[in-house]
Amino acid sequence: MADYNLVPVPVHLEEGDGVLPLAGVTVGGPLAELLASELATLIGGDVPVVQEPVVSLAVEDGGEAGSYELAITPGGATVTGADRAGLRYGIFTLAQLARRAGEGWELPAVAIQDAPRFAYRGVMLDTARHFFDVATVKRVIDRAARLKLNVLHLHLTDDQGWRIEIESRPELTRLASGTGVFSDEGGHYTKADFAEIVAYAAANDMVVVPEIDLPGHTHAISLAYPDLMEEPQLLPSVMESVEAYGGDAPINGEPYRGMAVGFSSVRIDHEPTYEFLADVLGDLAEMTPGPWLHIGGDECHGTDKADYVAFINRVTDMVAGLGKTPMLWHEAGAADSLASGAVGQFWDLRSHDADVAEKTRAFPAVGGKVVLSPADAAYLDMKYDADTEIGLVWADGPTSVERSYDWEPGTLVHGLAEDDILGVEAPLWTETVTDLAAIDQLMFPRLASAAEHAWSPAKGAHPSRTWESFADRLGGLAPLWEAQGVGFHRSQEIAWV
Ligand code: TNX
Repeated sequence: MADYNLVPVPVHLEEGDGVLPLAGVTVGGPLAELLASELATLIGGDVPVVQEPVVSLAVEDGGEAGSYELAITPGGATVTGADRAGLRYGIFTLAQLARRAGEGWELPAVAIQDAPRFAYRGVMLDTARHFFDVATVKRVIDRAARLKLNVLHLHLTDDQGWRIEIESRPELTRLASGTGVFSDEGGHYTKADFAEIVAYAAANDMVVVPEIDLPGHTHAISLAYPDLMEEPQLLPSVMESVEAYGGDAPINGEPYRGMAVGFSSVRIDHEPTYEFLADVLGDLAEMTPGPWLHIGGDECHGTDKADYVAFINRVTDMVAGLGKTPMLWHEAGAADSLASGAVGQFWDLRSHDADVAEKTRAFPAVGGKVVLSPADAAYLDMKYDADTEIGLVWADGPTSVERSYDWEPGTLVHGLAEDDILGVEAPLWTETVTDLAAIDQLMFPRLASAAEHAWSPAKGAHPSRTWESFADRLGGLAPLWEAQGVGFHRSQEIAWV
């Protein structure tokens, strides 16, 4: 398959004879405008949408969700999706197949049948450490959609700022959104902004998962509701990170601009906390058409274990009562009465302690599933190597492109069956990330690894699921990414075309 720059690699591809030149190509059918613009971006000029096109698009109900078939011959091409998302995926596959031929462009003759391995294929953007405006979030959606991802997880609150307007608690954005890490001036999404993001995602067949991180990572709340917050727990690990990264130690009621984690907690044995959360999560549930509300649960180093368990039990029930599926970082598997169906997000290292696996398995044990984000492979905020200007290294040192590819969802966590895995997500934490150029540098190409793990058959079950093949296919995507304006990192591990 070396000749085809397909990422994620399709389930089944059969080579045909000949090529379809793209000079004068026309397109037609549902999403024809999308295909026209994808091709025009690459080959230049206009790609007309017509009644009897060279490339015809169709949706034929009945197949597996997100699946599609694509057939290219020297005489023309067809892309047929089992649903609109499937057709969209087929269009992106077709755009990746386009290759230079002399002065022009062509498509190789192939027949492809393709379908996703996992239902949840996500990317996360942390908007709390640094704030990104709606336009930037839309560019992230464009890029993720082209890799056949279908979930945008927005980390909306953290110690450094509260980024989402909550109508019933306007003080949150009025008092707690004006700062971020270091000199970031913060910002927030109004209800209308959030609706715009949700709608843009939906138009790209993506679902938004909003996260309100609880009960830790909540220092910002102290600027608006000091009575709801415990005093910061200045544990040695917190002070070490204050030393390492700079910034002052946290003080309740004052903005926190540093990068330490794990010092804050809402008051757990305190009814006003739950009145507050009923308001916040109630409003958020109404603003969110997707099935999941993420309520964090990570790094509560200062929270007493019994309190933590009681909190998670109660707040997962609260989310379920709002008609949403609670989603939490895997530590929350320590709870003894998780709401049934809760989804856990694994973020430990590929090699981890048995108790991490046990907490992760607590989610399938209550009828839920797991999303996999191994920090030393899937975290997009790690440096590529010691020379990368931005990024962190805590997840077992830098994460090269090769390492981002070097794991397999099916064997990551002991005791998880294929059916226990909802999917894969690559998170971008933004302590060191200030703009779209920085997002592009860290996301690309490593988001492509996560996309292949989320979409393509398991390693060992497909001949092209090797690092060599992946690196080769990735290198061939450079002209497409350049044409699309993706400012990817030209890692020396890849022979970019
Ligand atoms: C850990 S992993 C965090 C975040 C940080 C990130 C930086 C996890 C669930 N929490 O608060 O931003 O590391 O890489």
